[in-house]
Amino acid sequence: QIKACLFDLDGVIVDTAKYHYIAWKELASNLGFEFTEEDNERLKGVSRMTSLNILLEIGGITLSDEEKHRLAEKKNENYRTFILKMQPDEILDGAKEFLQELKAKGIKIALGSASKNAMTILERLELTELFEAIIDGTKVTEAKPNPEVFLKGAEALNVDPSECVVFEDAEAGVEAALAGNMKCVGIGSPVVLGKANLVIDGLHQMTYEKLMELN
Ligand code: B16
Ligand code: MG
Repeated sequence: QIKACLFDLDGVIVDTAKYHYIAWKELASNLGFEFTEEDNERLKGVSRMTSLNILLEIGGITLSDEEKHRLAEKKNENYRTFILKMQPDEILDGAKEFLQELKAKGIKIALGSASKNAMTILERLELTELFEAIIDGTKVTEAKPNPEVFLKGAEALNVDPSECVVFEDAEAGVEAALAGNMKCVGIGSPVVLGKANLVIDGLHQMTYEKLMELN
């Protein structure tokens, strides 16, 4: 019996990837190389440090840990100037309506995001109150596809993983959900997210009835 839904943030509730892209591109440019939108795809759902390591690999650059931390911090400061200006109209189509529908039906809701900026983003979007539990990058040690972020979400909601459905746009996130013995709805391409129990274009296509069909 489905009792809870766990949501990834970037790519499911809001498109922060576009702001990550601007900030990473600027960092690459300062380091003297090009960073494309296609390159940016590889950073979706992965942590900030892993993102930086991928970017440096693309640029063929090796740096000390100290220097890497400095650059990650610099990128984050730049990224935060964008998210601090976000508005509720940036919520992806149908996301808020679906969250409200779940709440009305008594389904528990948690966030399961790799981002350390998740609280700021939810506040800017005026969505914080809809989440009973928020598990973000500040609360986990293992990155997706490790299920830690979702298992902690289930625990915080006091439900069994088998009673949870995860909404994810990244392949590693789908794998994390399944590894945690949860059901998963993929948001995006069926080619990339084929392991999910259901794949849709966005939460505007989701309803409580479709959720119950996953039972
Ligand atoms: P931050 P999600 C992820 O969010 C993003 O998809 C990924 O591109 C980013 O590197 C990661 O958060 C960490 O973000 O630098 O804000 O801590 O999809 O897990 O909600
Ligand atoms: Mg995501």
